Amino acid sequence: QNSKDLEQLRDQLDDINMKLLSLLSERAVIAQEIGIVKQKQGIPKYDPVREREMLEELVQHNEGPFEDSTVKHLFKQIFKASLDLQQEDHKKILLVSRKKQQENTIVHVKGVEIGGSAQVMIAGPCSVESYDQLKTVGTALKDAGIRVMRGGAFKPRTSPYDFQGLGIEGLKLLKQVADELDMVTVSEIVHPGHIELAANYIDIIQIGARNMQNFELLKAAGQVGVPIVLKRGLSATIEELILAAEYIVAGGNPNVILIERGIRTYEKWTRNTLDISAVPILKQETHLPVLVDVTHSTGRKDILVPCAKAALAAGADGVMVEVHPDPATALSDAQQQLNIEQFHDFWHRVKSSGLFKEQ
Ligand code: PRE
Repeated sequence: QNSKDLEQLRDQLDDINMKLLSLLSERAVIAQEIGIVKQKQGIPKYDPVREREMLEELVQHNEGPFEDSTVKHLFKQIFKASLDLQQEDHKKILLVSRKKQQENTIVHVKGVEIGGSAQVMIAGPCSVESYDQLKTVGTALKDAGIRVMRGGAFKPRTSPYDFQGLGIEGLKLLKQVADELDMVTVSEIVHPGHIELAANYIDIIQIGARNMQNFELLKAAGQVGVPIVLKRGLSATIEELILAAEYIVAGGNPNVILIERGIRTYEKWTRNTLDISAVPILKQETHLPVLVDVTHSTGRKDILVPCAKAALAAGADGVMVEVHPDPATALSDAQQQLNIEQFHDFWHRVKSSGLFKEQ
């Protein structure tokens, strides 16, 4: 007998659930209409005064058994859900997000794949200084089986008195050496007006940490098809990096590669703090390739191998590291660049760890 009562009561509740659902849906449709009207009139969607009035009215009519606070809580949830519905159009799914595209974006440059099944090593000097310097590094890299070479031509330096880079001349040197050795080159561009021009000389354009939120530069990068390596800003959150990448993709260039390069914290024993957790988060949240710059994140040569291994183990699609034929005489970042012998040792130890998946 008792169990029959329970069933009957549950049937009653099922019935009420259906009625509530239909009323909630009816209410939601009206809230959506209100949202459209507000949008047209330029009125904010959230209206706390209106919400308070409705809550007061409801509490006045509340005859129990729910407490007033419970009634308020339940209706606040309904208002919140209605507000979310009104704002859904604006919270549109980002183009760079995994929700938008399940499969990984693979960037193809001159036969090299970034973001595919193999990982990539990108190495080279901080700054392009001369033909000989580039050719020496390029030859060493090529002999080591590495095809992607970095080298800065436009150098955003903290001090205006520091070496500012060779500019276009530097890009020309990169092209010359890349052509001679069949290498793929990466170099930073700092001016929106140089984006198109740069594509004549280099294969991958870098947007550096200091320019991560230079929106005009991001928009200009969206206008070309050249792969863009976008570095995380010094104090940028992961979300800010993702939104910066969205600028480029939304502009029409899908070939974006993200780089974690360390963020500013109170820690002084490294130049920046390598945020290794950014790697799996970026891989989860976006479909873009993710690299780790071990040189700039640590600023010290003695921990490059474990940091590179950590990056690879965390799912990074590659590592970037600085190499210079004679770091002591380098015109920038003399302290943190590896010489060629040190680079060979680094590369050997990273490869023999078994963590580096080769093409
Ligand atoms: C509604 C939704 C959000 C606002 O904060 C206030 C109320 C609601 O669901 O009742 C509807 C609405 O937008 C409004 O009445 O202005």
